[in-house]
Amino acid sequence: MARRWTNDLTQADVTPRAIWMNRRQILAGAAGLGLTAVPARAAAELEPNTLEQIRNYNNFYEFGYDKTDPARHAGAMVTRPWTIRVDGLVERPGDYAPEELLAGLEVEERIYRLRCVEGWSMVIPWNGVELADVLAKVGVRDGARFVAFETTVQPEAMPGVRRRVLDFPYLEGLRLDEALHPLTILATGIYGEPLANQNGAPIRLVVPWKYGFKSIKSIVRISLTAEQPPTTWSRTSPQEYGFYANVNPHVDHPRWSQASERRIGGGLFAGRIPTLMFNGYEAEVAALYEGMDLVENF
Ligand SMILES: Nc1nc2c(c(=O)[nH]1)N[C@H]1C(S)=C(S)[C@@H](COP(=O)(O)O)O[C@H]1N2
Ligand SMILES: [Mo]
Repeated sequence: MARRWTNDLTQADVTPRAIWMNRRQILAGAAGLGLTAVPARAAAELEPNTLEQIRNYNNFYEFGYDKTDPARHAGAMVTRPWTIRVDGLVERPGDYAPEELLAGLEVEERIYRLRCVEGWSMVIPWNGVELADVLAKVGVRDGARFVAFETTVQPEAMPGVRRRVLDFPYLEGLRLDEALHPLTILATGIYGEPLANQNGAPIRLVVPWKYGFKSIKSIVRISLTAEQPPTTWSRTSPQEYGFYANVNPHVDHPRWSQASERRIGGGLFAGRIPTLMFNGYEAEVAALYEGMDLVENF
């Protein structure tokens, strides 16, 4: 059994090593720029956003482009009963209820940064299980190298689907080793409450070191594949959105810098804060990309 990752971002946190290391890097960088007041940044970034903020500023294009569209419309999405088709290179393919996939697994709290490719961010206290444990239940077969995910399509409830603002269903994918990484979770709640529909009820992916668009919501299909699966954003605009989409302050979006971000409800740091390599999870995930060109594989 893989070593369990322990949460580095609890409210009562006492600056564990990974954060301390990041802070030293930030301090070193800031000193060069002659900035002050940086030590407080690490404390500010650990403060989770409120449920109010998390439920009212969303990206869920099925419901429209505007950040307030999901909260306005997602209540109409039907989330019960819910079936997740598990297929492809698995030992036990089938149509599963979320409860079946979660049975026997302990739902943990994971307080993660969420960094949208658009340049805003939040800190969200998710409740969920490691995707690796769910994949172990269904049994990954030899030859599987990727995991593909698909979101529900409910045109009656989804104005963005009716207007075809993107090519739906929304599709995402991970390399198998990314999917099996202990930071990768399937979330079912936030702050101990079931996910609001606009946050991806009843079950969504959370991959904290990647741009938010990889964290696909309201999942109805999980497929194990040999080939790299198509993903919605890289299909829509391949020059702007790659398959990997790792948070990287050194690789800019063609139309804007990714070096900093606006923390929603930023308080003391209402201005922009520096974006961290792999969104602050470098110590945990950098090894996955050893020897890879992160500019080419953006
Ligand atoms: N199905 C689906 N999943 C999605 C999206 C979407 O439009 N449709 N938006 C993504 C983007 S761009 C981000 S930043 C996050 C936002 O998650 P949140 O609204 O729960 O904070 O969801 C991601 N998952
Ligand atoms: Mo995003």
